[in-house]
Amino acid sequence: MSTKEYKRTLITAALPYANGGVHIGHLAGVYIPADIYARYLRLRGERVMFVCGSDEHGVPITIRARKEGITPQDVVNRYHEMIKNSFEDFGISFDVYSRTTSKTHETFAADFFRKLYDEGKLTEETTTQLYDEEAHQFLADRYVTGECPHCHQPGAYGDQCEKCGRDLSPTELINPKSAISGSVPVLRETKNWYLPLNEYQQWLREWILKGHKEWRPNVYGQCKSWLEMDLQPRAMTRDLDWGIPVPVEGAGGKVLYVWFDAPIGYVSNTKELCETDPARWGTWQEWWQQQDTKLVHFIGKDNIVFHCIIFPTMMKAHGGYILPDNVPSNEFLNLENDKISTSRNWAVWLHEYLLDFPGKQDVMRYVLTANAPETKDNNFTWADFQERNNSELVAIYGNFVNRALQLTKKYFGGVVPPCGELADTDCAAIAEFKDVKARVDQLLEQYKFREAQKEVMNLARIGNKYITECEPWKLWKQVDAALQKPVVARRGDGTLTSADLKRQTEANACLVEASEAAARIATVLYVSLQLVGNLSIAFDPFMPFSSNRLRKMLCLDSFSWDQLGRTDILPAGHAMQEPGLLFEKIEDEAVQAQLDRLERIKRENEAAVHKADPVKPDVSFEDWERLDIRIGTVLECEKVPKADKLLRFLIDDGLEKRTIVSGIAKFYKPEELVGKQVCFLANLPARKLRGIESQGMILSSEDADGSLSLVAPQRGVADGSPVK
Ligand code: B3M
Ligand code: ZN
Repeated sequence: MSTKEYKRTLITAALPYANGGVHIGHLAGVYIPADIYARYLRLRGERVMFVCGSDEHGVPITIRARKEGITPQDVVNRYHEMIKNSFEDFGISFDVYSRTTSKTHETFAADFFRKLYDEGKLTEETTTQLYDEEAHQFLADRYVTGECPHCHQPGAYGDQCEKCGRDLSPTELINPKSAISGSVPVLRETKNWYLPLNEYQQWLREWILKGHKEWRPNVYGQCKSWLEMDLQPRAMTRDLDWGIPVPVEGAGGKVLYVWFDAPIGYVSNTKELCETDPARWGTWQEWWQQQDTKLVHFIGKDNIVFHCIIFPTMMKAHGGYILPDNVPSNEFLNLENDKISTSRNWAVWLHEYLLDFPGKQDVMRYVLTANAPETKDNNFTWADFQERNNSELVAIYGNFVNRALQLTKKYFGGVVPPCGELADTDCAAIAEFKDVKARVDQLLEQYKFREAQKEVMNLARIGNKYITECEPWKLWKQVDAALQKPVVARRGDGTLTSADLKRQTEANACLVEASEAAARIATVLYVSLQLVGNLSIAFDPFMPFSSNRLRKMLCLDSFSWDQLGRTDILPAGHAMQEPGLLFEKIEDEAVQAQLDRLERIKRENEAAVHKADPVKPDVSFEDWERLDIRIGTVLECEKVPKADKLLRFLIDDGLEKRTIVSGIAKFYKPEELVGKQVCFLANLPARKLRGIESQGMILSSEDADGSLSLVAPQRGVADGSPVK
């Protein structure tokens, strides 16, 4: 259904976790596209509600609270405010920005769960989980650490080994320890309530795979791969102490799973907004339970399964709710070719950006939209940021606006001049910008924000090219020259000589030419100003701050999207304000300062990795003597098929030839290792890796950035030489 058939559009943006600030990756992935869409629909006069809020439950928040020795509520209070302010500073125009620790939300989410429970829509399952007897609590995956069973990295988490990247379950860890008390956890039975996704698999296939082929390929594809597998029941409660208590007798110590309660936050936030102003917003049911509402979820790609599979299943099981019409999920944005990371501070934080680039929200909005990761991961670089600002915003859009306004001020006192007869160049420019509206409409309705913005920037290119071709400043020279021409005065006796007459005729001809030039200038500036008026509207969803400033200069108080393409937005005689620069150049020094900051962060991270590896507990000398570490020469080396991390070595160990498999394929080309000597642990029991029997372990050192470097003797030694 297109937007036109709906009475209202409900736009949600993923609720950001309240355990860190907002960075440009969040803006690019979710919040700028969502804001462009909301602003665009409002400009068209559509009824829109734009909903978001802080996601304040979940284990990461409790981990940060423990690390800082504060409560989870302290953590979310700090970041809720910071996030809210950052969004406001960047003009993300939510109609409501609430939070999941609000009372309204807690009650709403608990009632939602209770209805599913009472109607038997949840299944009960008892499982065994790791329990900390000292801290008297079950341990979430992230709260268990131990040795990775695959690469034997110590300190692997219960859900994943950060060294070899393998997904783990806590019970797989060797020597598991509780991250809370340090004690050895025990297995204990626990009951939780599950959403039986498997029972909705057929319905999901119908609704998505048949009904929403128009969804973005990255979204549709991920849903398809999920729906080709057998969906499993998913636990909707957890044994944790931070979250919304499970509203069932005997469920003490259990809370709603964060991904159960968070999406319900969209609905509870709507309820809160409607209750503040029912006259304007009506009831939350109107937005969430009527089929003539269009629901659109804006998210990042790591949230697709929750918004396309789990949350819709929850809504279906509950009954009465509408389902999303579209879920335009973006891919990820990298920063200077590295993954943006909150924990490594590898990010451009919104609150810091505005300290370094005050008033330049629109520059960042423009650049992040121009590089939006709509169909694939993309990369933000400060060089590109500077380039787009200087060569597009300043040199094209800003330059065109400035010339049109400054010349109108200079030649016509800042009043829109009358439009004379249109020349071919005028008609060509007007024709070109007439169909920009249709193209931008189509692109925005398809959530193609990057291309839509490019179309609008193209309008500025048309204007810049038009005014450059018409050169009103050159025409003005004729006017100026003519105005310098003295009117020939009559002699005392009132006569005029033929020479006088000749001069007078020339002066008249010059005046005629000048008045034609003046008329031409008026027309060129009239057409240019109509284009500028169009730009002040068309850029509004993308760059609201500079569009506002421009409309103030134009004294364009009321405007609407429907005016796009028209040439009477600023009628002749309309007085305008003092013009100013819309954008200013960004100098190399400002960019260099940002690159220096990132360099500092990189060095800090490298140092931190070393600091993060404290020396392990003492071992006895006997323990050391039991290890048989030797030197050997690499006779053969090749990649292990279908294993992007593994190399197979054939080593001459001084006695025989042995095969060893090692996870260093990312850091070495096999051919460069043949003939080299390496260091290996000879008396490790053989084990199968990807079907290959590996006899021992090759020793590497892990650098600060996680890269691996083989350990080798300083000079050649006999194969089999022991390491002492
Ligand atoms: N808090 C955001 C994330 O996964 C997550 C979204 C919830 S939307 C209901 O980063
Ligand atoms: Zn591992």
